[in-house]
Amino acid sequence: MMRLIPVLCVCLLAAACICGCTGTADTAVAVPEPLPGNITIINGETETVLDWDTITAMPAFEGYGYSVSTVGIKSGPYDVKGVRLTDLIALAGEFGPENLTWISAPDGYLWVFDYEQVQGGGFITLDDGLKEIPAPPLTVIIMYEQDGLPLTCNDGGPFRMVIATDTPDVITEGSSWVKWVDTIEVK
Ligand SMILES: Nc1nc2c(c(=O)[nH]1)N[C@H]1C(S)=C(S)[C@@H](COP(=O)(O)O)O[C@H]1N2
Ligand SMILES: [Mo]
Repeated sequence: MMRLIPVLCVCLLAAACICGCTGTADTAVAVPEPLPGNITIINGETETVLDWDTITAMPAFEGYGYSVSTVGIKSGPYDVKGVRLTDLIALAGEFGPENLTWISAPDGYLWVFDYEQVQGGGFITLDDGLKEIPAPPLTVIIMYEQDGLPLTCNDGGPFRMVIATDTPDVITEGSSWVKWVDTIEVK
């Protein structure tokens, strides 16, 4: 089966440009400042910039998200709401099996998805005991709401990649849940 392709997963964290969530004193997460307000989709010469109103007005997917970090810490399950990655990419032009999709954030984090993954295939899925299970239907979304509220910056808002599921009992790898998404680039 196709695996995640972490071709480049670079954290170029300049301490100077990292600080806590504005207005939140107890944050343990290094949140980029300023937070991204828009998502830019780049496909060749085409650059499409989408703001919050445009993204949240698009058809939404609602389901569940449940992740595990590299060190085995589970987060969720959450009710998640967002826009399908396929719908966003379609706004910027042609996209086919030969393309990779780079999703990145202002802290320098970048995760690469192949064509199959953008359609929800080729991801590792685990049960609550972290045992690998056959993948149920998965939907890759850019989440903007978690548990019925706008996604907070501590949780990776305003926009975060999520491998979403139709049931709350499926865990996916948190490394692909890119926080603070500001750029989607089709290569
Ligand atoms: N922008 C950005 N997104 C990121 C990361 C990061 O360093 N920067 N870390 C990833 C990794 S490796 C994991 S395990 C999860 C952690 O998610 P959490 O902070 O919500 O627990 O976020 C992922 N998304
Ligand atoms: Mo991680």
